[in-house]
Amino acid sequence: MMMMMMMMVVVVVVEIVFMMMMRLIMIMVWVNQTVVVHVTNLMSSQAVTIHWHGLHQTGTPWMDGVAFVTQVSHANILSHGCFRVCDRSKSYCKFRMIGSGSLYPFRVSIDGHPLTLIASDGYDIVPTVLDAIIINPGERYDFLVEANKLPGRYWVRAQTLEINVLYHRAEAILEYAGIPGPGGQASSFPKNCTSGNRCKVLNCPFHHYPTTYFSDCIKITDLKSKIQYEVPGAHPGDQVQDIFLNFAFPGDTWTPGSVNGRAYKHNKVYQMILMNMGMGRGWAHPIHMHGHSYTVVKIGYPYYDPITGQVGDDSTDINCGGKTTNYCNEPSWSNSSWGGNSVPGLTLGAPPRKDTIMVPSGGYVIIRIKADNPGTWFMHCHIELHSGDGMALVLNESFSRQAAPPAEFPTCNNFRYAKQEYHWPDEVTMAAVKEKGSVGFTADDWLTSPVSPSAILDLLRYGLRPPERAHSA
Ligand SMILES: [Cu+2]
Repeated sequence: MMMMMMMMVVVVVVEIVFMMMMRLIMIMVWVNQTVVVHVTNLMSSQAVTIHWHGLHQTGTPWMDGVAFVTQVSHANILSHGCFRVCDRSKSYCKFRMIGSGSLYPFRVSIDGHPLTLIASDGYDIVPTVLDAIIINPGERYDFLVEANKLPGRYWVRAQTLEINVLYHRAEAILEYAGIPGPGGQASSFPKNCTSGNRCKVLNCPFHHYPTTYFSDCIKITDLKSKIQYEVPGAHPGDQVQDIFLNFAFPGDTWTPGSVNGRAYKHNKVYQMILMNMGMGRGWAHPIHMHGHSYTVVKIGYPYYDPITGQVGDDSTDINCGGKTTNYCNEPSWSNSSWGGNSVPGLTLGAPPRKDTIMVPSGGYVIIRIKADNPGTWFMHCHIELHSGDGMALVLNESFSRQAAPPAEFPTCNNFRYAKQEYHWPDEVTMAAVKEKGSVGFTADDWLTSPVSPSAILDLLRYGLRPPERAHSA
């Protein structure tokens, strides 16, 4: 598969070879370079597709890389690569932090060094000085660190947010150049947050910390876009359609959903209320949308105990028709005069644009898009476990205007592999598969190996099937 980015000057060809389950690849490029990426998949039984965060594939929705949504593929991995754009300035270090994890949010800080946030999800924001940034899977934050402290080694800390857990940190060391004994240990301490010296933390999955933390939560909607732009539908009288989407687990035996059966009409402005409410509410979900970056105009929170910070009832802004006693899949604004531009508390003056936003447990986030990018766009919780469990939907946007893929683009049943390409051992069994990791099967193996029906289902899930079936298809 090939993927091209715009911009001219130099062309860098990057070869990516996917080995088993390799997830994160760093590609170093300079500003204004063109990047051409060739992906070669050497995995024997896993197919692969590539989705690039932040590229909206306008006019080329088939290149969005979502298996079975925008691309027919024998693929089960939704992966994303990442870019670090280097700046040659010497007065500060610029970091692009990428939430490449699949489950936990991390609170990231560098001892002794405040972080000056300058961009999120690829969009510049007015620089904001912070002590820590909480990053969720799928999010990206760019920040500057001024190297103006005593030359030495300082801990970079990435800590998950649970309490009463002994060790939940990933650590790295920020080392000043030229200090003696390079590569040694750091002995720095994190900032001591006190009433007179409080800590500023961006993107808490709750409204505030317990009082004893002496920490202030900076919301995404507290940030300002560096570039003035027109928020979709912000003019008085503009038509803005509200759409409530509850990203919550809808039960074990009964799985009602709030996300189905909606069409997205061309050039219309949609205000989506991403919720995490009702009986299915869980932890904070980072919701990622393909095909668009959205404007984040409001974050609503549930009730918290003001001292302990313990979460209580869901936000009362939204009427679940019985509150927490149901799954809240037919929600409406509690106040019938709300809706569109008349929802109180909207930040319509240059709020940040993002493509991944954390929806707090018991609360909601309001985002806006203009439906100006026809395509079928995957929208999902970026916690892979949740996405795989079905916390996902496809936006069918401007269906009649969606560009058709090129004639040679792979379709169902295109997948072929020649028997001679693979040299499978003769006696392949599921036991051997488990022991050796992933190996393939020939048609004979399928007939003669003691493979249980569930194992066959697994293999089908992972994109393998007997060659003769593939050829006869
Ligand atoms: Cu989730």
